[in-house]
Amino acid sequence: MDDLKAKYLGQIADAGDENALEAIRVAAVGKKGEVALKMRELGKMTPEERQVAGPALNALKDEINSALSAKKAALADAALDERLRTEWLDVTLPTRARRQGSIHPVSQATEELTAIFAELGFSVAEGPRIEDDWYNFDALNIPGHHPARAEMDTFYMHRAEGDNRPPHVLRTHTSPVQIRSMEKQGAPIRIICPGGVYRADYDQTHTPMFHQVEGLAIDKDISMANLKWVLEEFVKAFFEVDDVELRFRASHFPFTEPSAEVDIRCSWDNGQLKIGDGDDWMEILGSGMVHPKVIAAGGIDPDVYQGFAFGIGIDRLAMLKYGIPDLRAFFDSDLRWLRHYGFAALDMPNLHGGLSR
Ligand code: 2NL
Repeated sequence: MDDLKAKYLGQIADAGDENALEAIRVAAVGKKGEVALKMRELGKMTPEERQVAGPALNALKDEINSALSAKKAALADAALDERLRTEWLDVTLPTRARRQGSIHPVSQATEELTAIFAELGFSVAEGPRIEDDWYNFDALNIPGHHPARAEMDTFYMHRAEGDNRPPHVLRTHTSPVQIRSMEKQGAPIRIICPGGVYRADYDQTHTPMFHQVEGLAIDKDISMANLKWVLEEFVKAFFEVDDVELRFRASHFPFTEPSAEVDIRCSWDNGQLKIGDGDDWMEILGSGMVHPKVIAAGGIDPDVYQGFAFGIGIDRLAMLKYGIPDLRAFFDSDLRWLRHYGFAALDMPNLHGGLSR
């Protein structure tokens, strides 16, 4: 037994890794190991011999087992020390210049138009993208049977089984933000509401999510003349031109009366868009005087207050201003596209420093 003990404790002390230790464990104290074989011999012994040999064998087994686990812990410690010695990092090194990201043209256009309307006295209002149909439709004078509901290609959300209330919708325009703002703030009010909106439509010129900015100005004496001036100031500042001619075309929206679509004078010389002069017109927005029913839906007295509203597509504004040909690339998250069309971060647009340089 002393020989066995000397042999195995020696082997354990010399073991270089966990695999070697496991082999020793199997040979020494495994089911068919040497200690087990010796234990089988206990049956052939006299009771007196067995009384001495039995406890001695058990003690040997315990001793080998604890030597094994001590060695195992020592090996693990040594392995950790080795990793700590070799795997190190100089945290004082300068960081890598990554510059992967840049400001998306939609964000840039939004910042630019926000700066322009801020100067004109408009503050920014935001609201939820998941709306109920009252804010998205009814409050805007679009009743349940109105064709505009079908035309808007609305995304409807599912209600729980058995819940028969009308479904929530993904907002199809930012107008609900303006209703909520009228409710909260009352009149007078001058706000713009930029943000993402959703319609189930996908082709060359439509994506199921796009960006819109709507404007709303309500006071006791606001007229179409104020609308025209505000839009002229906006278009001149946004496209960075000294003068621009706007053309108001009679149109129809459920939420404005009268309604007008607005075109800007432009030219397309060999594919190059020039805004401000030329013989062409390009439609850029819809607008009108807010319908009295919509003012009332916002909790404001339409016999005392009136105002204008307008809606512009931000994505298209960005395409026109920065010369981006394909709308769908806006939402591909392709870094090469973004590096080409993106804007430097920390370069906040303002009217005095220049909008987009
Ligand atoms: C378009 C048309 C428009 C509005 C949006 C609006 C909002 C309220 C009340 C009245 Cl709360 N009107 N928004 C008004 C006229 C046109 O957008 O074709 N945009 C691209």
